[in-house]
Amino acid sequence: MMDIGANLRTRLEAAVGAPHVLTDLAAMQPYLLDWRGRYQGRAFAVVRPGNTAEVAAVVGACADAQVGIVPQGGNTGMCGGATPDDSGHAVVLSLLRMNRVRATDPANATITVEAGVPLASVQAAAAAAGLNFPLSLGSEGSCTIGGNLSTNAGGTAVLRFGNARDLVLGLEVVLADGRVWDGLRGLRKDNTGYDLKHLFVGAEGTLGVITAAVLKLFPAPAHRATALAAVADPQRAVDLLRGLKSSLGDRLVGFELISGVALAMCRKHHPELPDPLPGHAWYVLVQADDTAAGGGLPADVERALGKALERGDAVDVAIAQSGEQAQTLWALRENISEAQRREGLNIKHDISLPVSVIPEFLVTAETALNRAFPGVRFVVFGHLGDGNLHYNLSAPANESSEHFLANAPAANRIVHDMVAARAGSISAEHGIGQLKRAELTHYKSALEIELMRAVKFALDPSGLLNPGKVL
Ligand code: FAD
Ligand code: 2HG
Ligand code: ZN
Repeated sequence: MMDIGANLRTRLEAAVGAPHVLTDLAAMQPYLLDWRGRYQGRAFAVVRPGNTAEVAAVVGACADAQVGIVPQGGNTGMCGGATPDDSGHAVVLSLLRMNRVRATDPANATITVEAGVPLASVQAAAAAAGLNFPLSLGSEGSCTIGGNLSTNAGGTAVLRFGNARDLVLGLEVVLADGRVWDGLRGLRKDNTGYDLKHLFVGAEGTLGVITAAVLKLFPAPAHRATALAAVADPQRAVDLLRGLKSSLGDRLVGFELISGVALAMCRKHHPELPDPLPGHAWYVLVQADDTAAGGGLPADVERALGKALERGDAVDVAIAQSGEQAQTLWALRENISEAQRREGLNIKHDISLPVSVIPEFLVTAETALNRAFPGVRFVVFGHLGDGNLHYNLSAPANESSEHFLANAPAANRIVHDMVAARAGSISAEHGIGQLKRAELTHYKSALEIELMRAVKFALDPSGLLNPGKVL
């Protein structure tokens, strides 16, 4: 084992240069702990290649040594997918140095970027070309496009633009044996057999290492309207969604549900943020964009929200009067995860359901969980416009979060059984990672698991790519 280790280290250093092979524990630590603080892993080394050939050399070296590889982007994932196990045998392959925008093609409305480009930088590069890359997440300053594609990330604009899968036209991928698949095509039509890129999207690094992608761009918004609405209950939020869809059409981009509890927790940990509509149990954050030059959007949004107030779908409304106010409203939404993290370890349920079912689900689930875990705090928020809720639970005020976490299996069973009974999904946008591996086999049919295993075996027969994740 010593010889294999020494030999692997020599090959890794030859591949990427010694300064980019980290083996010192303190230097590796940021790569070994997940964002939520749920998983602490160990690794043989953290390797930071700077280009595709270096990634291929690293993967080839690991394949020869039969050593597992854990691809990692910004390490903001919610399911422990980017954290190695605690054996200390795996190599963490960080894509962060692969951060170049390779090309923008405004006429084709595409951009070609390397996997380690932060999402915010992809957005900025698109904007610099006068276009829009619409994927938008609270973590966009630190997550990478490679991680977004590997988790098929969703975020706040799925209602209008779809998730990461819908935004990709081509990929470059290093396969388990170190060969490079060049699928960097910028085509909107290409029916030449199986669409291989979609295998790697959402695969969480278990089928290949994404090194670059061709992404779709869209016209930049000329006008934007952002508003916070207080609603009496989730059914009214669903009614508001219907009303806004019919009056704004596809100008409606974001429709985020926020419970009063989630908003209060956000403001507790971010006291600098205002409380624009105090004292309500539920809120909706609305964003509408218009790419056309005419200035009718603000008036249309005001009219639509006015009608909602008349119907009782909304009980109070605050419309942002400036870009700065819009940002503040979004900060109330985007900082909930961080606030809940500061509050302590918590149990997350990243679920999706038909939008129509959500109000009934919320009532039924709350009753059952209150019975099982008296005093549990419901930190509910999420992307109601596309049916995705973050149905998160924090410890009762008088219980330590570490102690509360022991309830996770029982809480998961209650919530996920209810989701399954309503034809929903136990992972809407965060993936499976190591957090939901057992849940996946519990809820997927044997046939689906068999097909997934067949794909895994075809692409990674030795099981070296992100071992212990997803399957
Ligand atoms: P990582 O965490 O580094 O990795 C995630 C998974 O992808 C791992 O399995 C890893 O092995 C794999 N991987 C990473 N890069 C590659 C690659 N190049 N090739 C192959 N596999 C790879 N998610 C949403 O979907 N919607 C949200 O609204 C959202 N909001 C968030 C808000 C906050 C504050 C935070 C902390 C997270 C949020 N997330 C959200 C979760 C997370 O940001 C996303 O899952 C994101 O896509 C992960 O990107 P990353 O670069 O950090 O990936
Ligand atoms: C969001 O929508 C993210 O803010 C994170 O997906 C959700 O913290 C969470 O559970
Ligand atoms: Zn989300």
